[in-house]
Amino acid sequence: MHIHILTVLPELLESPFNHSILKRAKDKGLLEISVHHLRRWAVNEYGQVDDYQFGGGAGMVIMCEPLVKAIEELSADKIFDEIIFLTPDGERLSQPIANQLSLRENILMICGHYKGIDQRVRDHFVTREISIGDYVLSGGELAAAVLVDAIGRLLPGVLNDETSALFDSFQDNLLAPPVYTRPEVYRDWKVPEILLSGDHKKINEWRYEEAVKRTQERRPDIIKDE
Ligand code: 6GU
Repeated sequence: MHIHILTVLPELLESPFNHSILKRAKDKGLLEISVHHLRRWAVNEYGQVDDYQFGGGAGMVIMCEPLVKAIEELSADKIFDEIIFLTPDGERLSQPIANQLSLRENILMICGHYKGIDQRVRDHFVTREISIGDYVLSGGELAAAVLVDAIGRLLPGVLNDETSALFDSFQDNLLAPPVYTRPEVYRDWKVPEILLSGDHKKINEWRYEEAVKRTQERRPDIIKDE
């Protein structure tokens, strides 16, 4: 998979993809990430990419021209399966959306800033608009980093059996059960006996029950009635 990201703040995206699981995905050649500075397509020598909004009001809007030039240039040698605009008024990101996007080959993500981007780019180029939750960030960059992480870890070959995404919270509409590691007793806090029993059938039952209990307590909204 190749993900391109268009942004006015490429520095914000320097580190997030260079560690841990996403780094491994890149090193294995399963994921390529290209961050492009929108200023490369600025409308003048001052590097202008935004302007005041028609109708008045505070806040700048990213102009059509730099975005369209960037999209067309980046599209020259491939077809983007999705052109995603990260925006708080988009569809709220969920595990099913991440699963779906992980099956794509080429994705372009556009990070908004200031008041957003000219609506005409959304109307004519953007195929999907995504928000990462009901709160406002100062720009789309951190949201893009979240989306890339959620997608990248699902690519076949990125996770091994032990870290398999099949057991993630949300993947089966259940939150993950509690986990413990050594020592068996810390201060006077003991690890649940069952986990030390070596009885894997019992352990799996316990984990499932704990997952259900935790989900009922914390997120009854995600439990599916089947
Ligand atoms: Cl995608 N962008 C911004 N600016 N704020 C957000 C968001 C995106 N998702 C949630 N809040």
